[in-house]
Amino acid sequence: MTDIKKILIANRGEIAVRIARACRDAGITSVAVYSDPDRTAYHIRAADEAYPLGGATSAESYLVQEKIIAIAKESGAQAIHPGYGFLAENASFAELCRQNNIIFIGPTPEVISLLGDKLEARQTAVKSGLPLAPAGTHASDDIKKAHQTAKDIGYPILIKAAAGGGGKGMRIVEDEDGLEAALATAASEASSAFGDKRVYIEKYIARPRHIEIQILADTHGNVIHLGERECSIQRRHQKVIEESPSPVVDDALRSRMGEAAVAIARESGYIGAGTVEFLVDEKLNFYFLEVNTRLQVEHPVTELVTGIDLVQEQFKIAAGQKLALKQSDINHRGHAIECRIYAEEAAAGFIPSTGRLAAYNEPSGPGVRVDSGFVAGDSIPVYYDSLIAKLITWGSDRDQAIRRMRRALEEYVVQGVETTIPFELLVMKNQRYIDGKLSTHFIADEFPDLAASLAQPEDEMALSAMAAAIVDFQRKSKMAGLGQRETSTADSWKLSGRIDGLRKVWQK
Ligand code: MV4
Repeated sequence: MTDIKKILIANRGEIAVRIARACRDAGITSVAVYSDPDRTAYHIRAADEAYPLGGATSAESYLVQEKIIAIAKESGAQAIHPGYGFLAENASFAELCRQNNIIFIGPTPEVISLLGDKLEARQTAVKSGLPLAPAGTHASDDIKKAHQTAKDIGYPILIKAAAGGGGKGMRIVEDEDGLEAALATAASEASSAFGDKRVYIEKYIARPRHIEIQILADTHGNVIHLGERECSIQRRHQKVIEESPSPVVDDALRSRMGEAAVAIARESGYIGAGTVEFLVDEKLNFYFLEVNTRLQVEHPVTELVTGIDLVQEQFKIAAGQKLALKQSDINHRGHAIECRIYAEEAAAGFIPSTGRLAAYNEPSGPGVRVDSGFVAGDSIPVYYDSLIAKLITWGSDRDQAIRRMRRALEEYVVQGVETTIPFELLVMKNQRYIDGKLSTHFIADEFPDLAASLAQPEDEMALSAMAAAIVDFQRKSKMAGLGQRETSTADSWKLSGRIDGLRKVWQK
């Protein structure tokens, strides 16, 4: 056992603040790191100490492994918490920590590599007896075998990249006519995105729910699960609203999915907090998808219904302590919902909106938690993820959690940037959402106008988002120069006109 006294937080924004708070609660000294654009960021003040990384882009700052290790040594931090994103699922960083005698708060590099490779993760799931969508593995250039595999599985099929995850490089194929071309593009996409062209074929599960199980595993062989989170409301493979429990998971299904998650954790030698993702079809059959070897964005909904602080559990596991909780100690009480508050304009296809939080006031009151990384006056930098905060509500049942979420969304004041708040308010008032009839197609089905702008190919989407962000940034910089503080409505209309114009050009 190690007595961890000081932790370096290798992240920024709301998650860095969340981890700094957990450190404070545990009596652990926290060390923040920050890039140039983040030099006045709130996560610096949330921590006890702060060190500059230099650089602006992620690649120049939060991803520079050697710099982070050097700061850990200089500051005397015994452990590094990577948060999510950045270095959280980077096996070579976990290995570098090990070589430098620094505790990486997460699984071992071996487990990160094993589960990061979707084909190896699949094999591990098979060994653990988990249900999986029927699949075949093969080299993408063996077309004859691919045709046989697809035929055996039955169309429609989905081509996935072995090095993928998060939906990158996936292709749906409806019939055998489309197979060869899809295999070729999927392999070339996978090759350029991951430097690994291996792909595999899976039976396509139509209109599934995305339901995941939170697990905790200590270094003494104890593994428990903390129930599920339903994360079906997403766009471009990015979650927007999550909840726990899932409206369709009863105690029996929770136990079966939980036991499956524990089984793969044991088989892989998992240590720490992790998430096992499943697809759930209309008949409530569940299929293994992948394991996320990190603390997830949506972890608070699990915390609110179980009363367990997942970051504290991570600290204790990293220190070598035994889990204080047995499976039978885990109870679920009430219902929690999370809305991710992104600096994005939902009506324009969720394009990033950067700028300064001219006015910013968070909601509070009964059943409301806000995990945020910003305060009034802060700017949302163009360089990173556009998540401003997470708004989480708890209620004794789902209806109360929804009512509190509506109230809190209405109470939330953000001026200076567009946010997803108006969109989330629409969802909280949407009858299908209220009825709990969710699927990964929810946004496309219920908000077809948004879906149209979301349907842009990813590259174009990225391009238009980038251009919109630049236009937005330049406009606001100019305003700042003129001493103007807020975005006028007229400016907003002009800007959206320009963005629409740009989008029309790119769509041709
Ligand atoms: C699937 C699927 C349907 N059938 N696999 C997307 C992200 C990656 N982790 C796996 N994904 C999917 N795999 C089979 N066999 C549908 C998806 C999927 C999805 C999954 C979870 C959350 C949102 C999604 C959106 C579109 C597709």
